[in-house]
Amino acid sequence: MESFGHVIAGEEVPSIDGATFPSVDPWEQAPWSTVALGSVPDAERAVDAARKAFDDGPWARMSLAERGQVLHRLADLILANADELALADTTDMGKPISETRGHDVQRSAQNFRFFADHSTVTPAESYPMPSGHHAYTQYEPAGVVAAIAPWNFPLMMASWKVAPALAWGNTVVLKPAEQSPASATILARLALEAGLPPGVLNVVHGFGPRSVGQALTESPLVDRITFTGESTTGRAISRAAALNLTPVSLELGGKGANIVFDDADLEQAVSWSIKAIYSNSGQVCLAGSRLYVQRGIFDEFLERFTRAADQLVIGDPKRDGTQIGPLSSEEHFRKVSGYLDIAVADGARLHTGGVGGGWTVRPTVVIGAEQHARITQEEVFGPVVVILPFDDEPAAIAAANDTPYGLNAMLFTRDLSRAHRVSRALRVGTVWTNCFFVRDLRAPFGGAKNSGVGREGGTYSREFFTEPKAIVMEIANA
Ligand code: TXE
Repeated sequence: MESFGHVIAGEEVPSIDGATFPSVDPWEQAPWSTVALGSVPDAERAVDAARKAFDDGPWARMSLAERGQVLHRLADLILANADELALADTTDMGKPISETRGHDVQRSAQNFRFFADHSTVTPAESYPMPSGHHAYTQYEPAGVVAAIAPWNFPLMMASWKVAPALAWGNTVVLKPAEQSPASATILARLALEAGLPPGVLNVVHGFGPRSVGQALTESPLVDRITFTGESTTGRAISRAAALNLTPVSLELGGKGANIVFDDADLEQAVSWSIKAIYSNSGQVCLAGSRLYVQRGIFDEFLERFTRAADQLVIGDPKRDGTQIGPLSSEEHFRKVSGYLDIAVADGARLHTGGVGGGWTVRPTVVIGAEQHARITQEEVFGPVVVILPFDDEPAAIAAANDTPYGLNAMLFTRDLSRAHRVSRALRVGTVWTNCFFVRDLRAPFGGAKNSGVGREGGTYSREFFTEPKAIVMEIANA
């Protein structure tokens, strides 16, 4: 069995009390690695290391370009170790290897390259004042960042938090999700190899409540908290952060609406809609899990969509052709399969799909659900889509907005004016028209309503991971 320790102050270490926990491969339904099980003292030790590295070490004082060189070396190492990283995430949480290797690892490397480069070319404001003074903004590193990551994109979400934090000169304590710890330790090993000074990136493993996660969010030595996960957890973290007035960036749950108008290119709409709900077995905050289809094309869309869903290959996620792996854990499998029972009990029908073997759920289509049913309103986080008809544009907008979440939406239409109109009317952080998941890393990323607080990406990440300082000078008599 492989083993993964914490990485604190430049060394891979066991827990202070020696505790460990097994990480379970959800396809084999058996442990595959032993992971250091941290508790509060381990979190404190990691925060102390990050604090010391920030206050006394070279990282915060290096130029943007010098830091950028280290982050580019780390990106090179991520790609050089793509197989190991991809296999770690696939084994930990069951995502098909084609997705972890072909997408997640690549994007993780790109995240480091992007923030390394972006930090060096982003302009800062300068204000020549009519009074003869001059004001400019100096973006200074915020300090110690606690990054709490989810299990659905383990390496990719970790890098989305760690890369901008490091590029802007902070030090980091990363707590990966307990379901997917391995790639975080590997990342920290590679960061040391890339020349990141000891203590700049620390990893501490363990659970959230009354454990490592909570200790990080309550620490007075932490200057920023960035979290991705469930909305309820986001609330707990916000409360903890309020103790020390620590700024938080929260990317929370979603129930993405996907609106297909009757003038859409049907083939394109079906193909993107399939990706939007079944990639990573629907364990995606952005998943298009509510599909609203205009009544005139409903039957044809449903038929084409169902045919495509039924063709997806379910199986061992470590095999190249697999498109649907198991859900991430037994607990999560129970949650998702429980929602299928809830849907049926509330009067809806499973048009296709249902529970598969082991901890798999087959690509599932739910029809006949009510707009206010739990299956339509709550985040299932599995390969389960609710497909509902709508009559006209106002009805589609009203239905799409009728949820506590506001992360993202998609729409398919050939009418440009309508695309703009509907995009503006949707209360979400991102709208995709005739596509899905396409990202420009400079654009804001985050959610409205219960889907989050704040935005990350490009200058939004700079805003969060720095303390912008106003420097005002008298120049009239220069
Ligand atoms: O999430 P949690 P879980 C949704 C999805 C899923 C549900 C539960 O619907 O079924 O959340 O998943 C840490 N203080 N999403 O239980 O609890 C925890 O250790 C500090 C949406 O995995 O939010 C882990 O590292 N930290 C989603 C991380 O928070 C705490 C991604 C996420 O765990 C903590 C994942 C606490 N009090 C799940 N409690 C998305 N938005 O993409 C937990 N943690």
